[in-house]
Amino acid sequence: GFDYPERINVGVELTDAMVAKGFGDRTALIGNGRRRTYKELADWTNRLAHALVEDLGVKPGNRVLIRSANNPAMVAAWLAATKAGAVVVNTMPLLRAGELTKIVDKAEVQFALCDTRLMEEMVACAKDSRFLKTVVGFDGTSNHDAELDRLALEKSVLFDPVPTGRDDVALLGFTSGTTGAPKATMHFHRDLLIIADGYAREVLGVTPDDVFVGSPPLAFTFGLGGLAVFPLRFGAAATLLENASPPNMIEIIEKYRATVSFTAPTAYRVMLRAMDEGADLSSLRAAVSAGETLPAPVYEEWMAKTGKPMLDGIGATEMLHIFISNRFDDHHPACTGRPVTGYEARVIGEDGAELPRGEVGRLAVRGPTGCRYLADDRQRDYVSGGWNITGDAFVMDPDGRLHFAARNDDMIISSGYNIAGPEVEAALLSHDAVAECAVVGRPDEERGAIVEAHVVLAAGFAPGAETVKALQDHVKAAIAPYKYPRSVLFVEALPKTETGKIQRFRLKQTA
Ligand code: 3SK
Repeated sequence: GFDYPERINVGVELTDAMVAKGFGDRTALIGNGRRRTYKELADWTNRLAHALVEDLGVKPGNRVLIRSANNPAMVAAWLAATKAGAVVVNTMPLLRAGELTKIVDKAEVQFALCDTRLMEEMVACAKDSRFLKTVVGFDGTSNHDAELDRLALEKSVLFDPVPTGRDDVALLGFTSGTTGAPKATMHFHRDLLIIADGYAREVLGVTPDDVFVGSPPLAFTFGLGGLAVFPLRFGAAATLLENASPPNMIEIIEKYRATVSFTAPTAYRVMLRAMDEGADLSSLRAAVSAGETLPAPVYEEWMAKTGKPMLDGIGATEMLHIFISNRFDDHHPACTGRPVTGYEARVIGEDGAELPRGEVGRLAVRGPTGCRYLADDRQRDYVSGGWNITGDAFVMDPDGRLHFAARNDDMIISSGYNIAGPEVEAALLSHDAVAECAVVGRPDEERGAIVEAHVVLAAGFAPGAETVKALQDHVKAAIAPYKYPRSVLFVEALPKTETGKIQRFRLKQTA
């Protein structure tokens, strides 16, 4: 198991403790065109923590919301609030006042720290709030030119951190689900260390020489782990991009010789095309793919071009980070891998009993970092005996590796056949004409539902009856013919969340 002292504060572990271990002069964060060492980050966060406690009146256990794009100032605000013993709620920069209000009300947020460029919606949210009384701006461009920065300026670089317990809540991870009603999951100080000492150490083998890059927002636990906790836990460097488009990530990888990337398959597909045009991504030693299932052709092309495996994994906000993953010495196409040390996974049937290997069922997971919902009936409905019952259908192969079948709501039942939408998507993606696609079930009187594909065409291909026929024939040849998409619609782009997940439920609404 993971053994931590009874009193531990993750904000201190990732900053002052790293300075004490000798990493003070090494680069911790790169962003807004600047590098910051571990010593600078420790000093910065200590000054900020003073301001939070002495000027704003933040007390241990207060909920502090942070609103920002990925930049060093957001990491500093998170670490400072954590040192002050607050429970932090990181939020996505694109959220509107109404969405922020739902989060503020659910988490009973009293303080908001907001990049000054994103103030408008935050102030609108605070206007009539029962809970949120204090909104303070910080300078996300790192020029230290906002109220919070000015308050911190004259403070001491020494701060007496709140001696939080290892099982005190440090973070509320919000997940929107498909219904739009936000749910929060509680994570302890020790959870944030476990994801680094487990997954990042065991699977990625992070060293101080690593340079991290990636697209997930820090507001999403995938991003907070991959772009802040993992690098800082091991004395490595994190590059932070406010606009992490694939071309921007490529530029950063080339400039800083980044070694570890966290993003979704869509971005990796763009990187593969960029390699054809001469992009040099040879510094990457670990390419982590999560958030969406990794299509086999992307895995295979990456392997062929780089000689290294792309590491597919699955995580959840409920469990904080990745709990099943491929390994450098155990990786396969169309396979999510095995549980990370400390986690157990089962495939269960409708009655909750474990299914024999080879049968498709619901994925249940148990581990040290979850699952604890904040004031939510889902605790009763989806967590039992410590097992979190996920929304994904998986199959366990005879060797104990897990393979994604579908989101439970991505299963299409057509004329009595169970068709996993993602399997049809993988077949379509192996055709040169398909740049991206999403498959949903469209209600149909005769068949109950039919398979409908929404396709973004690759450059050089034209929509039309001939392309539809070519794609249908291609699917029929690749997988059982009854799974072919009877309806094919060509679209400019697919609806996605801010974290890059395709919103199939939106396609269903328009179907
Ligand atoms: O797979 C995901 O969507 C995920 C969610 C939260 C944290 C980490 C990951 C990979």
